[in-house]
Amino acid sequence: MKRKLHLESIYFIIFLGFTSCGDLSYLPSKSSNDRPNIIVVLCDDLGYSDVGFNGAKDIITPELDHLANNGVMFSAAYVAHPFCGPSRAGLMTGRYPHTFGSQFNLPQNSGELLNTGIPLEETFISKVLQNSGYYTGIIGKWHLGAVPEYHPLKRGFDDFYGFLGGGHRYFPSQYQPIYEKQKAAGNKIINDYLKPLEHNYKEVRETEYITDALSREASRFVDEASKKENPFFLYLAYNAPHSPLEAKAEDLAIFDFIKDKKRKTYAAMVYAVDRGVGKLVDALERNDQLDNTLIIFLSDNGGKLSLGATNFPLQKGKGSTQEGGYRVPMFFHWPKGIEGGKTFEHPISAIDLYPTFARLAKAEIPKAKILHGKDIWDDLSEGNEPHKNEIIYALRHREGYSDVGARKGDWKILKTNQNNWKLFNIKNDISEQNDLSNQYPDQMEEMILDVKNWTKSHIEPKWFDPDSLKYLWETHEMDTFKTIFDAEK
Ligand SMILES: [Ca+2]
Repeated sequence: MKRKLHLESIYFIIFLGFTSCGDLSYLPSKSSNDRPNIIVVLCDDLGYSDVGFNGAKDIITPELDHLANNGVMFSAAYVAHPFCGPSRAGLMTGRYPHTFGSQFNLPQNSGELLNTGIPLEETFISKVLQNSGYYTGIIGKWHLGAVPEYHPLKRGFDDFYGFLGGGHRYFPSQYQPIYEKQKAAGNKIINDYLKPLEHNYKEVRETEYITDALSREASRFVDEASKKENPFFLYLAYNAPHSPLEAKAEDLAIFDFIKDKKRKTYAAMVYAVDRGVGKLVDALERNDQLDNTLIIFLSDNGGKLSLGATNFPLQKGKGSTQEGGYRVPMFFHWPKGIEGGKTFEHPISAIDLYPTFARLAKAEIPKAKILHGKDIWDDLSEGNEPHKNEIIYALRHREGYSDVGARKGDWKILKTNQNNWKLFNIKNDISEQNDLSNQYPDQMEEMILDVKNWTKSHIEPKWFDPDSLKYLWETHEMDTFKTIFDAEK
């Protein structure tokens, strides 16, 4: 197996234009280093073009750019859903969340109001890696179940520092007094965004700006994990730059030239993430782990335009099945396994990470585990299209109807706001401007039929957000998804 990994590395480097094939010094030298550490850095609601490596002009992200430029950038990386919870469920399970009833966000304060989370039958990638000997950690936002059975430490993580809900305020000096006051008043339900963070079930009184705190804990994790014999997996799930828009004065000062207050604050929040990634890289370097660590950076969904994000040149943003909703900035960085400086333009999905990680970790996936993503490593190495003749889907239920985006190679079909289906050549028309449905009706019909068949694998949501949407299911307005397909023309 060790030899196989070496060959994979060589193929990859050949594909990426590495010319000095006689120099094999970059290859892993010890069997204990054979399997890479894996770090997923996930941002929350970060826009497609809100990082330097994807074209941001006003937001400065030197640390991320350095990694991206020395890694492989993905220009067509999609997530499983255009908003938080279902996207994260897709990442952790390698499946479309609609197929296990997790197509809505777990609602605010689900820990008190809803005794559930992502179904326990779903083995998370963290568990697969843990079972194969990886030391596993999650720092930051969970949002996959806030009651004990669904806690990160029950789902394949050895170490958890963060919060269980869907978001959090950023300044402890501001949110802690509000929390204390409500607690003293005997409030049974206190907003998730105000609650103390925890470290392995133990409540902690954080003092730092939350993004900095999460970065500090990520470095702490790397220091601890590096002392262990086996490789590690870290899921660093920043809540930034998700609302509320709260940034440090020193970071705001850097973006004084931005006049729009929301954009300025958002930029400062992204910059804080970038600084944190720099600290993470420092930690990897001081522990001599950087060369054999695969760092994956991405956002869980598109940027929210009303809160200062941009997804240019993509249309719309968070929540949409247009490209701006679920096509995200992403790169892989791995000095020992990837020669950098390239962009991979074929479409891939965040649900592909599960089987790809398992392969690189030589970890065994349970036989009964259903996966919708695929191991993309060979195709990445050889420059091939991983999803040739396959569709990458997005489907969001709204009030009584659903929006759909489905990409197959260069083609994309789109349905939003109960309008007619549209067809785009998304490779040539990334901004979804030129509807080709009249020129290529057969192409469109074939893809609509495919999406229709795909929805037959969906099950009823296990929870709703908002809860009022439950009514639409119970009155059979939504149960067959027929509202998507009735007005096909
Ligand atoms: Ca999000």
